Amino acid sequence: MKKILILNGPNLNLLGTREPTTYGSTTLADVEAQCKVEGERLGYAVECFQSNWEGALIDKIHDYGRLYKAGEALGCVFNPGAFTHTSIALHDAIKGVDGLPVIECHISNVHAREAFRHHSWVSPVAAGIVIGLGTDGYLIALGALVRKFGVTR
Ligand code: CA2
Repeated sequence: MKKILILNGPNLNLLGTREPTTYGSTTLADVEAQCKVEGERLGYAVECFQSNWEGALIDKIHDYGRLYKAGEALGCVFNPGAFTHTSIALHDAIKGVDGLPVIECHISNVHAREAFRHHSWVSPVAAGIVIGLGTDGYLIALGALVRKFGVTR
């Protein structure tokens, strides 16, 4: 069974515990459990990883680049958190793994928020983007990954 990675960046471990008006009341554990169920239903093994450390996220992208090349991974749904707006290193990591489809996902509509959230270093190297649909966006991105890059059965 091919793998799909649900990757979350800084502070997303706080999901569902604070700022519910912006990010909702669903916890990261809930999101991850929903993605695992949906991934399995679609025929994929979902791995979930969250880190507050940029380098750990980069290492995970590199791992999945290798799995993708070996035909063992389909792609990744990635919410880079605030690193979205700052990290050329994440941009380079996604570009560097050459081919791994990464769908960028944001819970909130970043374009309706502060100007510093309007630019993303990840978007130019993403296979697609899901923005502003709440935590349902992860499931929508997962479904899109399978529809666009999975084997049609
Ligand atoms: O809307 C998104 O998904 C964001 O990626 C979330 C990031 C933010 O910096 C981006 O601009 C947009 C922040 C994640 C912090 O998550 C929290 C969740 C609950 C409580 C506090 C922080």
